[in-house]
Amino acid sequence: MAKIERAEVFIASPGRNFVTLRITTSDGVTGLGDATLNGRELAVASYLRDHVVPLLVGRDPDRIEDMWQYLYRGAYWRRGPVTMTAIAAVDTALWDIKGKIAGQPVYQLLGGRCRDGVMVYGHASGADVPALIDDVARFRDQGFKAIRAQAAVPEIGGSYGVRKGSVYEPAATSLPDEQPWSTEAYLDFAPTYLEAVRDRFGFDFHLLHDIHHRLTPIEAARFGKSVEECRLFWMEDPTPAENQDAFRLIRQHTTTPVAVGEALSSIWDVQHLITEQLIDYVRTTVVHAGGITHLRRIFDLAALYQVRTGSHGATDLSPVTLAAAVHVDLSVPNFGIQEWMPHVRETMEVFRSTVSYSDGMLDVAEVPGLGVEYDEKAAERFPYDPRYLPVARRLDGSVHDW
Ligand code: KDG
Ligand code: MG
Repeated sequence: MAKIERAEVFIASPGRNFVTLRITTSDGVTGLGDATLNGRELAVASYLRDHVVPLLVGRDPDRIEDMWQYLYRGAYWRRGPVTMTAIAAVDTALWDIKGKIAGQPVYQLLGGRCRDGVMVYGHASGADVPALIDDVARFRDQGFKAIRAQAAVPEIGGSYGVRKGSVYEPAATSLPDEQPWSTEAYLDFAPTYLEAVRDRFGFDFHLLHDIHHRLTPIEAARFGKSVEECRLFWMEDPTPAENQDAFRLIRQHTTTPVAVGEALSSIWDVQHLITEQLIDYVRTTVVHAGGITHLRRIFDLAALYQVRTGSHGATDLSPVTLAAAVHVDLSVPNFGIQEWMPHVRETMEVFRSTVSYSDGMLDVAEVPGLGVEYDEKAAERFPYDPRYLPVARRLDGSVHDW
């Protein structure tokens, strides 16, 4: 019986910071797991190196479920993004190994394809409405069937999700950038640009919008109501989700679909959102929600309540997570959509991935495992570079949810 012989944690910054776990078996089979927690990378690296790697060596790599239970229950301390990201990295690497040993892509081990490809949404943004319209046109030309739209709010000279240059990377400064926020200005402005996009392009594509936790429940209800004519695919993170009950109030007022979950890390964090049908899409993903094993559990619960999947897929999730997400997306019956922001060239030099895009859809190659390899040599060219996500402050100087 093969055993886990080695587990290595790599930290590199090819375009942005990534933490990657590579597990090697005594038979020489390797598996990769993403362990990146944007702006808190070293916490997960230490959790893995100091507290998990010593427990892995000598164990049976075949026992994925048992390993999950061992790491989750064995820690005694429950949930939380650092723990769940570390467990996710181990879990993902073991699925990669299982696929390679079986000679099958991971989606085959999850039950096989439910669909031919995975619909993705791209990120259009603009410093003003004409720039946003141009960007939406660019995504439509590339064949995207679903597009998220974000524009800078004039009164505050910016907003969440607006690209500067060719790449959107919010964790761009060595200390947190402080950005102004005005709920009043946003609520007046955002519906007008979503309407402008629909007026210009019509309804033959899915339109999405990310509120990024900025509103109170009643403000979110007002926003959802005000954009009903735009027929959004979803409004994302309308209000922070620590209080799951808050979404009931939003639901009472609007038929705009709701997506939540990118910042949540366990099935218990989304339990009431799902079982009380307070959301339409669950955005938990492989890396931050305990790996393929736990994400499948969340998605199966969601399927019982007609909640569909819409996994987080920003560039701070490494190509290992993207590949793992596509394997899961291909195999779950209640798939909804997958977020996708292409990684920069430097990232793809380090992570050699077989995920491919065509006509609005992603797919994986028919290769064993996840179909991603880590180029350790290339990674050495990109040392860790501390970066933080921004912090938002209201116009009176008080801290707001970013
Ligand atoms: O690390 C935080 C980002 O991943 C997040 O801000 C991106 O909201 C996001 C999204 O929808 O992709
Ligand atoms: Mg988001």
